[in-house]
Amino acid sequence: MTIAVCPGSFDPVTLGHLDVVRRASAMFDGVVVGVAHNSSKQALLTAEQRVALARAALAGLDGVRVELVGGLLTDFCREVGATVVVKGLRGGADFDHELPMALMNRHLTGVETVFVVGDPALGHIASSLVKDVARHGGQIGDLVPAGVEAVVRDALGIGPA
Ligand code: COD
Repeated sequence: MTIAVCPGSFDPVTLGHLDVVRRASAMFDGVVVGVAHNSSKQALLTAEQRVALARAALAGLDGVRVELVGGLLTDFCREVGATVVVKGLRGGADFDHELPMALMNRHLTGVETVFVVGDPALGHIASSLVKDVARHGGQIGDLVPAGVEAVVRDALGIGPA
C-alpha cells in the first residue's frame, strides 16, 4: 500500500491543483493533500481557510484526505506513512523550482518525489496569478473550485463578483 503526499500552499486551491491530485489518486493507494507553509511566500488566506477550501473541493474523491502540514514536509510524510511526494509540473520553470526541494527531501528522509505533468489546458493557472487577477478586478470563477472566489475576494477586501 503506497501513500503519496501532494503538498502545496494552496493559497488558494485551484483547478490546476485538483488535476494533480486526481492524477496522483489514480496512481497511488491513498493520497494525503498537505497544506503547508512556503516560507518564501506571504499567504493571503489563513491555514484554516486553505485547508477548508481544499477539503470542500476534494470531498468525494475516494482515498484522498486533506491535512495541515505543521513543520517540515518530510516529518509530515513520516507521520502519515507516505513514501512518495507528488508535485505537478506546468513546464521547465516548475521543474527548476521543484528539483532542489525534491533533492533536499530525499536527503532528509529518503522520501522520493514523483513529478506529474498537469493538463496543458490548465497550465496558465497558478495561485499567485489567480490572486493577482482577482486583486485587479478580474473574474476567477473558472480558475478555481466552487466557493473559492468568494473567499479570495473577501480576503482581498473586495465585494462579491
Ligand atoms: N498544473 C500543474 N501543477 C500545478 C498547477 C497547474 N496548473 N498549479 C500548481 N501546481 C503544482 C505546483 O507546481 C506544485 O508542485 C504544487 O502544485 C503546489 O503548488 P503551490 O503553489 O500551491 O505550492 P508551493 O509551490 O508554494 O508549495 C511549496 C511547499 C509548501 C510544498 C514547500 O514550501 C514545503 O514543502 N514547505 C513545508 C516546509 C518544508 O518542508 N520546507 C523544506 C522544503 S525542501
